[in-house]
Amino acid sequence: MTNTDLASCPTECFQSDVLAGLSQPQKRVPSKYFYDAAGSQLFDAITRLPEYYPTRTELGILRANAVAMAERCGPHCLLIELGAGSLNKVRWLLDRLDHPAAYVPVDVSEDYLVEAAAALVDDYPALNVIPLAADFTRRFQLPQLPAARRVVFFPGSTIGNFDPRQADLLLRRIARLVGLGGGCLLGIDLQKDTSVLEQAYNDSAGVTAAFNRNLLVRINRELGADFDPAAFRHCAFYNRKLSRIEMHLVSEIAQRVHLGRYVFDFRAGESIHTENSYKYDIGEFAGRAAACGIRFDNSWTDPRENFAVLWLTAN
Ligand code: AVJ
Repeated sequence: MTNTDLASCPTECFQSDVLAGLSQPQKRVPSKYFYDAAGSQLFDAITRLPEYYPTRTELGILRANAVAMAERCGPHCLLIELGAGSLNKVRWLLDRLDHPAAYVPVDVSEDYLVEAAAALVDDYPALNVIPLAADFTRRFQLPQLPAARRVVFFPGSTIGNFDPRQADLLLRRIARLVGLGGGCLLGIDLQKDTSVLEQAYNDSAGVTAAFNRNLLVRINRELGADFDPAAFRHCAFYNRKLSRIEMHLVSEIAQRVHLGRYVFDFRAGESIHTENSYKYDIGEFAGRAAACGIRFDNSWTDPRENFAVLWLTAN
């Protein structure tokens, strides 16, 4: 039943994105390519790390405020989750929603999505689950969906992976997707102490490092490159000026990498920029959202104000 819209973004997209990214003066690869099956599993492991506070903090916020959130969603809503992953967070909401018309989890990792959707259907037999394998950063086709008030559920501070211009485009797309009067429950990670942030992306078990390096493993496997992942060091730091965690893979040595007929040279210490994770101020974010046609209505946070879940409505 999965709409294989990913077929419109097959290997050629991955290949051309990687080739283009590695050809920049600051080499880079878009962070969405972390999430092959192995990467999705590694990310799941990250969410359970003691240092990685966002997932459990957001879950706590969802758990504590699920009734109020479900009330905002309203009866018979059509819930669309972007970057749905393991489909665990939505359960708190589903348990409180008043007869949702359908639940549409959207994720790039098709195998992972299908598996997670099957597990969800087991636990929610009455729920109409319509999984959609698609890259929501591109224009994607929605399958035939029941007519209902639409609510986008976009947790995890996934929006933090987009630079401000892309994030604005995404907010505009969400506003259009839900339509006038539609809503959006959005998780954002908040600005805080550098040490807390940097520990979250430099865990002592090295899972984040493995997650980062898996990108090279995937490029080798799917694009036939000859990266030596062990020759790249995981590096993550908070760029306070730009309010973002940056992740890089730093070449330990001068080396040459082949990708098809292309050759990429690395100086010792040269990096591939693999991810940005923006950290926000609620008021600033609300202002930007308003400019994108989606108005801030309410926010819920944890007592330490590490993370926030926002309720926005399209106007
Ligand atoms: C999935 C985007 C929320 O930015 O914190 C976790 C991804 N990268 N550790 C984040 C991630 C490294 C994560 N998001």
